[in-house]
Amino acid sequence: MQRLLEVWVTLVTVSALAEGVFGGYGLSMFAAQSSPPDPCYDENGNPRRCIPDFVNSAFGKDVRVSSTCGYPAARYCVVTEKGEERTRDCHTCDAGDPKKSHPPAYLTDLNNPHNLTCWQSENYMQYPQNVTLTLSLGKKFEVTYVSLQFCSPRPESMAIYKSMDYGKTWMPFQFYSTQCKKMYNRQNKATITKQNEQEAICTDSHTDMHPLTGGLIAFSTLDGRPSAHDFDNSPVLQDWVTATDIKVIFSRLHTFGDENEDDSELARDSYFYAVSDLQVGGRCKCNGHASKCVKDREGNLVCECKHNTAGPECDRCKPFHYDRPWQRATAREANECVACHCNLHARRCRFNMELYKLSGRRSGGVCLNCRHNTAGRHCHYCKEGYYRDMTKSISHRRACKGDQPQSCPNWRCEQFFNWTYFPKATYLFLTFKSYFSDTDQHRTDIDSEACI
Ligand SMILES: [Ca+2]
Repeated sequence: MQRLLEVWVTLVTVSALAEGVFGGYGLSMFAAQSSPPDPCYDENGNPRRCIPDFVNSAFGKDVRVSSTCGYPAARYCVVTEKGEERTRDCHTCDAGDPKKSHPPAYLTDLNNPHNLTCWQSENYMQYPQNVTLTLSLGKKFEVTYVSLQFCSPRPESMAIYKSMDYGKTWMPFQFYSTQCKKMYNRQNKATITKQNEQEAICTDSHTDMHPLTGGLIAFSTLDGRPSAHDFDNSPVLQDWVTATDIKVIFSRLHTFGDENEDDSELARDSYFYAVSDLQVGGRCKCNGHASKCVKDREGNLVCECKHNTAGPECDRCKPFHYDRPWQRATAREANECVACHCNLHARRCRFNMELYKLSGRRSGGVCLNCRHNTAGRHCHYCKEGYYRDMTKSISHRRACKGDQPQSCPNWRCEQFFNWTYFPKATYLFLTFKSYFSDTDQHRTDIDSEACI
């Protein structure tokens, strides 16, 4: 007994140490039995809503830009102001020199405030020319904000667009302009009501030329939208925040108005767009049915669906789980998909809305191709010509028996024609006579599995 106690104490100690070292992440010697709890289920195993972590989904992703300086190497000048005095400090942008280049990768790299890296456009891409940044998120995300930190002055006019279909179509998210009406034909700071919650607004906030560097533009997708406090029950806003791609269009540069003066070249080299950080804050969209997104075999980002759901956004029920319609999970209800009730006699089923309504919205699944001589919506009774063997439960594969000696196609039965199974062979022989005199309908009714 003493020995046993010692072993137990040692085991507990080793386990505790391992948990301490590895943060309790199941790397202890009991790893096989313990795994981190699944956030999609509560401690009793009941499904509950789960959502992936909040991330900057732009981080490390490629951004397609329509203009980058340095092809070929060119001069650009940075304006600084001291009181009334304005000075220009000129440098070279050279795409071929890593120390002097400003590639689009600098938009989404690690944002270190002590060592800012800036993407920069060509000089003087002034209206009606524009400069676009396009970012593909790889799947649907629910976007909370889009932000840009500038190295240059902020644009005089710019727009943020989103796509929900991987860039096929675009809709505006937000406009920034000192002249909303003229540039985007929108009223400045229009009010959002419940009737137009999917409307992009235009604002003249954050459009000032100052600060000349380090200015921020941050668009919060739900800010000022009336249903934001009841997001769970607002399909309109759930749709509004959904995006697969984000596009930023810089439409107009701020200028000091000196580009037409004598030294216009020097002035023009001072106007460009430069951004140190583009962020898209949000969550991988999984409709409350997954706690994380992972890469599939083809390398695409997909939700790791739980609650019997499937699809890249857990946006449908997985096969054979059509007993009630798919629904997004809410804080109160996991709305998991439910398997059809087919008593183990069918592998396929479909959903029927009429039956679902008739059942008081409880069950609408209809089993397809009931096997083992069963029939009915749930394969819950014996089909015509067969009777129920009451010694077996309805889910037993032999719950339904033929009222005649078992019938079956000859290729299956031949194996029984030997002397070992003589009594059965005689039985089957008699069956054959009736089988071949029967109708075609009867032949198709014969379930070959009943013979084995
Ligand atoms: Ca950067």
